[in-house]
Amino acid sequence: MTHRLLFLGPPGAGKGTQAQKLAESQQLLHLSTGDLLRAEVQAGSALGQEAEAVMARGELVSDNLVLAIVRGRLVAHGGGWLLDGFPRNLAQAEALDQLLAELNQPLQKVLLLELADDELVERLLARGRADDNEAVIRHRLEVYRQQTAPLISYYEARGQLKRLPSYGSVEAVAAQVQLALA
Ligand code: B4P
Repeated sequence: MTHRLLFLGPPGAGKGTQAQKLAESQQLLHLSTGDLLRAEVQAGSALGQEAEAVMARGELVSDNLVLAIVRGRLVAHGGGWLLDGFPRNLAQAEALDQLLAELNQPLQKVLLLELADDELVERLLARGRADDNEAVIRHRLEVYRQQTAPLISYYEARGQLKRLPSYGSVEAVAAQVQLALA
């Protein structure tokens, strides 16, 4: 079966971790806007230079930048896909709806990974990426609550949302993900 899926959840909930596993096992295109932005920063492109300071502050990069990245990848791809870290606000969700209607590739499911703040902070501090210090993490959580969390009811109203507790080992969470797709 072709999967067209989206992972939603606060920073550190394990979206990237689970998306990578699932994309490998189901042979899906894994589109992580965070990874794609970090690759642009690494390459020192104009886009990367624009994104770098915004990401270091824990804020969201501009919708137009992110949309251009996602559009290019989805248009060039024919099979199943998994979006990780996108959309992150209502404007991005609406733009995604438009793009998917244009491509005639409707979204099938949204998997929401849920975890308590203290555990999120602990996981991110252990990861130790450039934007993983406590003050920036707390700000990212605030940005998530204000801008991304409204997407939960957006997708819930369409009957597309599956809530998954993200406690326990990576394997235990992966088993929940498999169950949600069955
Ligand atoms: P992202 O790259 O999307 O990263 P994240 O939300 O911080 O982490 P994720 O939930 O993927 O956690 P992970 O699996 O890595 O965003 C970074 C920044 O990019 C944003 O702040 C923003 O500036 C920008 N950005 C990205 N997308 C954007 C968009 N659409 N619009 C605008 N800006 C955008 O897991 C975290 C850690 O936990 C890892 O170390 C992992 O090993 C560990 N872990 C995972 N599962 C575990 C488990 N079950 N048990 C223990 N540890 C676990």
